[in-house]
Amino acid sequence: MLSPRLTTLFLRDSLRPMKEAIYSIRMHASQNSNHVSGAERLCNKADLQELAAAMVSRALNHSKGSADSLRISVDRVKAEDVAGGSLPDITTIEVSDYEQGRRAASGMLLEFGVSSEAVKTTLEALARGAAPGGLAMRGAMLVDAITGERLEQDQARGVRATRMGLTAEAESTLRAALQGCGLDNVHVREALVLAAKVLAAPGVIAELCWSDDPEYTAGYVTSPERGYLRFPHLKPLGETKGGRAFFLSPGADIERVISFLESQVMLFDGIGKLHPDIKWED
Ligand code: WAQ
Ligand code: MG
Repeated sequence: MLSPRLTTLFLRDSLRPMKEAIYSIRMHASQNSNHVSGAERLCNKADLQELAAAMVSRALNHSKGSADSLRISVDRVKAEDVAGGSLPDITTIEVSDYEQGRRAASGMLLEFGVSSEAVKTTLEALARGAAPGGLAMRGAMLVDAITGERLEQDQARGVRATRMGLTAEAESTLRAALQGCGLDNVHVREALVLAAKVLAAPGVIAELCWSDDPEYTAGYVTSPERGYLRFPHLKPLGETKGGRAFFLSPGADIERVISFLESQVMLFDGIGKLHPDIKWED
């Protein structure tokens, strides 16, 4: 069952991917068994080779180190299994440094209904590296929004949201909109698509993320009402500890959430609003 926020995707002429077969392509790369890089896209058959080559290159030239092991999976997706939807609205919250960024992100999560205990323990986990040994996880933590308890089975792997993408039309609309405010980069585009799928998952009330890439300090929180709130600083430059947490409402059906995140195919065909920046005041 899809949540009511998901729309059924009709076979419209403008949606090129719906007329041709759709494939899910996923990549995961590691070095000494530690997570280095991952990526997931939906595409047409004609784009598979180019995307696979780009993913190999990305894994071999990552700022966290060159991968010594990488996997690419390609699966054809059935048209009737594809759900549609739109990307969330985007707002940048200006903060002066990562400490203020974390205070601001915490404040927003409290507003979204995450308890102060859950906010505190989750930020601590991401800051020290949420995988055992203080390393970055391959996927996300699942966190009970009230107790702060971690619900994912494997704290190194976590849960990965996969099988989501943008139609060609939505991608060009998004890129044009992001260019207008200097935000058209791969981190922002991929994070928006991932965040959109996570917000559609049954039982997810909020997400917190900052990158584990040392040169990328920005991060975000999301909620169904406020959309995607980004903070230019959630960690110091050069830091490789980062990750994601998906906050679940108490009593959420964990198996169902995981199955949705990993398996439901979602092709987004619309973008959200770009709101003016807000300056954070402590
Ligand atoms: N599902 C679950 N967790 C994931 C996934 C996924 N598909 N992909 C990445 N993660 C987790 C994993 O623990 C990574 O180590 C961590 O997130 C960070 O991934 O300016 O670039 O790809 O608005 O490094 C956000 C801000 C950027 C963008 C996030 O994340 C902006 C980013 P990265
Ligand atoms: Mg990364």
